[in-house]
Amino acid sequence: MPKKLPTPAMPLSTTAPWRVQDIVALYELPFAELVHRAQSVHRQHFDPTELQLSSLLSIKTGGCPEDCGYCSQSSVHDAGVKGQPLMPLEEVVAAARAARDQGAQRFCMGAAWRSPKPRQVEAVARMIGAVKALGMETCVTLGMLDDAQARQLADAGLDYYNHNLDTSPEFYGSIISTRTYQDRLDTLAHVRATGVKVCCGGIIGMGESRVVRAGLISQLANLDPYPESVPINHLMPIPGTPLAGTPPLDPFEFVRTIAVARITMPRAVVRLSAGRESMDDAMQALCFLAGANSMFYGEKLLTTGNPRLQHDQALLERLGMRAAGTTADGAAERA
Ligand code: SAM
Ligand code: DTB
Ligand code: SF4
Repeated sequence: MPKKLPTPAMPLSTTAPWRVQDIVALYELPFAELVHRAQSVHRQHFDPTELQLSSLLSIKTGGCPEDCGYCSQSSVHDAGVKGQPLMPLEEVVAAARAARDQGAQRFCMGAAWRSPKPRQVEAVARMIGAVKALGMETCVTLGMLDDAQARQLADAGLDYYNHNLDTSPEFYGSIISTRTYQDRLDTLAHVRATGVKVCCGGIIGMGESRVVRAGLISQLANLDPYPESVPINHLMPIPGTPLAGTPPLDPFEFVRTIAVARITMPRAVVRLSAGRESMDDAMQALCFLAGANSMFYGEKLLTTGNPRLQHDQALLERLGMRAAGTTADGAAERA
């Protein structure tokens, strides 16, 4: 007879909060049990062979006044990133068209701003309209927004706003000093109020403890409603940033985090985000098994690399997986 495994406490209703200790209890399950539970939850809401594919473009690079310890684009650190002003509309549209033609379903545009100025919001609003006209979903990440800025982006037809909580409230101050956790929560509330879908997650592997990881997941899962899209980034230790020398994380701990995100946010799309370039194929397969069902597709993230397209295509083929919303031969499904 198999040994009876502990059953971590679950919230009594969908509105009851996930306590950090409940999430730690999930992390502590034997690996096979945790992944099995996550895969079971995953199958209740998603086809486990489907993956959502987004491409990312840095539309404004470097020179950011914030001091996020992981980021190559902060002007406070010297990671040797060449700063670039806001890209012209035509270049953004050309990049989006190329991403679409390679199979990306969503185009995510990132700008290294603390918060955008009025003319910058106007310019990004035009980009959103033009990318939507290509038949793609849009996502932007521009830093902090007030209520009016969020509405302006919503009016332009924006589908998702990415704004990460990144870590637990207690650990936040060790990573970033130029803004508060509450600033992040305020922007998320402004976005939520407009009806734009929320993309919010964090970074794992910054030297944090398991309780800190559980604290991040608890914050995300207790947002009401929780985000539609949850990026789980693996720290990319970038030379010149304060986190460059962070000791490596046990890879199973990253997979456990994906599983715990899947269990606590059953209907969210969980995104295997930064860090895939340093993961082997088996590790990525484990992440998909644990409930990740989205990834960045394209050879560049913002300032760092991502796996080659041919490699990703071959990986999906070998795993019998395909882009969400496409038939097995790759043609777009008809409504
Ligand atoms: N400036 C905006 C902001 O911070 O909200 C948007 C761009 S910022 C680069 C988007 C996210 O990328 C961060 O919140 C963080 O989660 C992730 N990120 C940045 N640098 C990273 C790194 N070195 N490794 C992993 N994730 C990283
Ligand atoms: C997110 O959570 N991850 C993406 C996206 N949102 C904007 C960014 C990853 C950045 C990785 C480091 C870089 O390329 O500079
Ligand atoms: Fe600026 Fe965003 Fe990088 Fe922080 S993560 S330094 S806010 S670009």
